[in-house]
Amino acid sequence: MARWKLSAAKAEHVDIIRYHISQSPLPLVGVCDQGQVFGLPDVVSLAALWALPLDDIRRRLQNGDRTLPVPFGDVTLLPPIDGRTEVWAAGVTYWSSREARVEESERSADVYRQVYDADRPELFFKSAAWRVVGHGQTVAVRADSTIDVPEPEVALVINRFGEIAGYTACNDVSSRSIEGENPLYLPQAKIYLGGCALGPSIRPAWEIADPYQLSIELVIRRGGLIAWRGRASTAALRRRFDDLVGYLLRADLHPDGVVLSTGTCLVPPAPFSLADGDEVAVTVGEVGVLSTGVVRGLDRMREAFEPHL
Ligand code: DO4
Ligand code: MG
Repeated sequence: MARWKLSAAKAEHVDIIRYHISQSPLPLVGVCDQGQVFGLPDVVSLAALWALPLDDIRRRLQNGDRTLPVPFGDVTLLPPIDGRTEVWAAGVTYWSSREARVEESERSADVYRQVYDADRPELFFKSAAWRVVGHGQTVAVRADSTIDVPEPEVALVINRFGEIAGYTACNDVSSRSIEGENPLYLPQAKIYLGGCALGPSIRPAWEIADPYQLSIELVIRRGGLIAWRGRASTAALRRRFDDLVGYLLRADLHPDGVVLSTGTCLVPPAPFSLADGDEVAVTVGEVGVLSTGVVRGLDRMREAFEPHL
């Protein structure tokens, strides 16, 4: 395997990726630099990378051994999460999310007003690594839901020591009709096969000049036309990322790091709902574009998901 010879290449700007090459389904960790992918032979998984202190992660990415490069077009991207790393999410962190929730859940509107103002944020478990979908794959909406939306969010990649190591894009796909019926249905509105997408890659934290100035864009295409589009920025976030991380780790341990999605600032207004066949693109400035298809119902999702298991 000539492509696995070590290279002394060293890049200034890198995107951390999880991928496989056409000759083998084995997941690999590497960096993408100017259209070339360099494998990191000493990094067996992303989970192993997030078990390290930030200085070590940086050293490995910038000065560690690398394989000879392969063109980006020759690799298949995988969701940038593996092993024991979980996805958690914060909610009602933007005024627009608060307003959307107040509107959809008349009887429980106060819950959302209160959590927006409270010191303690809303944090919820979103996904185990194995069920996260990545760029070019397919998210799903539930067949027992009537209003479903993508939630474009900036996700923090946090190491075991609580340091923010990188940023990626998240689609926190959600059922507005189920959550709106009763906030206690939140896990059913949020946690199911196809409900979470991450990617396409992870941008190291030290390369992001100001994480509170990242643009976020959501584009939903249907039949080749734009069905809904919105744009916002992390400048409107009501909380600080470190504060969200602090609450997440107050009483918990994530030995292989954790991904924390930081809430949506864009909610397509009702009665808009995602439909089977839609295409969703979540763009986070300086991080990348996470594009996925959409299917409706478990049977369609199983068809889309099982080949990746
Ligand atoms: O309170 C429900 C979830 C909120 C959420 O996911 C968001 O604001 O992004
Ligand atoms: Mg959300």
